[in-house]
Parts: sequence; structure tokens; C-alpha cells
Amino acid sequence: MTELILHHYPESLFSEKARAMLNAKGLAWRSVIIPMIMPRPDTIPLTGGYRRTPVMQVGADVYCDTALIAAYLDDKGTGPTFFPAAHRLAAQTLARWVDTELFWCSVTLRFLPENMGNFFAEPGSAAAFAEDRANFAQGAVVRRFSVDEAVACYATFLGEMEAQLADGRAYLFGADWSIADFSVYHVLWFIHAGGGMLDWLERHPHVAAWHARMRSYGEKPWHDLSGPDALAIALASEPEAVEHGSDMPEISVGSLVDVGPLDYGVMPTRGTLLKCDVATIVIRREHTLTGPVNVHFPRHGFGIKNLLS
Ligand SMILES: N[C@@H](CCC(=O)N[C@@H](CS)C(=O)NCC(=O)O)C(=O)O
Repeated sequence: MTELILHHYPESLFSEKARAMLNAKGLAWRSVIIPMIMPRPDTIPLTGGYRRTPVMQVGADVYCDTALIAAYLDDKGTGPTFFPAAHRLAAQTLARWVDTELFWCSVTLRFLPENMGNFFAEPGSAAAFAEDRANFAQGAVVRRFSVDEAVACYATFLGEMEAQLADGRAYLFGADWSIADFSVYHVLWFIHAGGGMLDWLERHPHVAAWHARMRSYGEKPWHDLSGPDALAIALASEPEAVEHGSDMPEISVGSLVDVGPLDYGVMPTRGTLLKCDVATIVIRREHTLTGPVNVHFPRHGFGIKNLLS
């Protein structure tokens, strides 16, 4: 198998989800640490505009969004599937809710001064981060949580999770993990990563034990790779063959399209449509530093616009 390369930064919670999935599956992977804020000269040539974190590179193929990274990794490595047939609907639906609603709840909680820990270790980094994320938020359609709402939401969720785990099961839906475990894990990891609200975990012992179990997959040491070396790997590789097809009558294969998230971080990637079905959108683009690359997006939560219509 071509090397798996994660472009990420340590503080990123969705990166922690990807790291935990890679490690849980026992996969070897290489790590490109990207800056927490723009510019990202060694990642944007690969994605062509998409700027959310993380992205996973496999040669000259780039996978955007951890939902798609999970689907890609599922039959790789060892261990149970992320999508057990008996719980697939519940696990996927919970994962989607957690990656959106509980995620925004966690942002409010983690950025309370008492929960931040050393998130902004460098002097001046808070101001630069705020400016960068103001740009990132351009065009976003999300509802941020007030502190009161976030506290109530998290308290309710932890109570329900404690009840779910109370029969001694190891994971949310039974003896084996599902994608929901990885989604819930990264959000809880983020809330508590600054050392704040630890008493909330202590008051929920089943959740605390589950969190410790999931933590054993995250934050593992990785083999570093420089950004320019990752670009060179793309340049030396050919994109994987894709079965062409479009399920949209008005946008055919070969059309020039913009593809991007619909909720936030909406900066699109421009390329030629190769494939669009219920699960994925794949476009081909090219950059002098990478040569031709295929950029893969999940269909859910992403929009596609035909530039010639
Ligand atoms: N649905 C996306 C969400 C990714 C996301 O929101 N990542 C955050 C970091 S944890 C981000 O992109 N922040 C802005 C940035 O890193 O530029 C996924 O699952 O990958």
C-alpha cells in the first residue's frame, strides 16, 4: 500500500480523530505538521483551496474530511470495522451530530479562559489565530453556542453517554468500536486537552474509563515528513484510477467544477469532475509542485458547482 500521509497539527481535534483511527487500525503513517493558521504552502497545492484540517495524502490522491478518511481507512489495517452493520445508521448519525453540533459546543467550552491550557503557547499567537479564523469564517452558516447552552449540552450528553456505557460495554455500541467512538473521542479530547473540566469526567466514571481507552489510540508518536517531501511524493506518483460517473444530470464528467464544504471553511477547490455519487466527489487538478492529483470529498456536507453553466 502507498504510504498514508496525514497533514495535521497537534492541537487540531479532527486531526486527533484521524490519528486515533490510524493508530487503532494499527496502520503505519507519516506525519506532515502544518501551521495552525494560513499560509500553508505545502498543503494548499495538494488540496487546491480546501483548507480544513486534517487532510490525508496517499501518493497523488488527497482525501478531505475525516468522514471520508474513515471510509478510506476502514478496510485497511487490523481491527473491527468503523461501520458495524447492526449499528451503522445509529453510529453514522451520531458521528455526524457530534462532528457538527457537539463540535461547536466543544469550541465554546475549550476557549473559555480556564479551559484553554497552553493552546496559545507563543506570545501573539492568539491575535494571529483570531484573525485567521475570522477569514476562515467568511461565508460560514453555523450557529455558535453560548456558554450556557454549551454547558447544558455537554452535561446532557455526558449523562446520556454514562447511561449508555453503564452495562460495562467497552465502546458506545458494544464490545467493538464504531465511527461514533472516534467522533465522540476527539470532541471530548479537545474539551479536556487544556486540563479543564476534568471533574466532569470524574463524575462520569464509565465515560472516563472509555475516554482513557480511546486515548490509548490517539497522539501516538509518528514518523515525520517535511511538507516539500510530501509534495515531491505527489509529483512522483500517479493518481489512482477512478471509475468515472456523475449522478447529477446537469454536471457531467469532465466539467470544470468548484467543490467545497457547505457549512464553514467554505473555500472551494477547482478541478475537473471525475466522479460524483452518493458517497464521494472526486475531482482532478494540477499544480506545478504536485503534478496531477485527485482530490476526494465526501458528498454529505459538500457542494458542487458547475463553472460553465
Ligand atoms: N468535517 C471536517 C471538520 C474539520 C475541521 O473543522 N477542522 C478544523 C481543525 S480541528 C479546521 O479546519 N480549522 C481551521 C483550520 O485548521 O484551518 C472533518 O471531519 O475533517
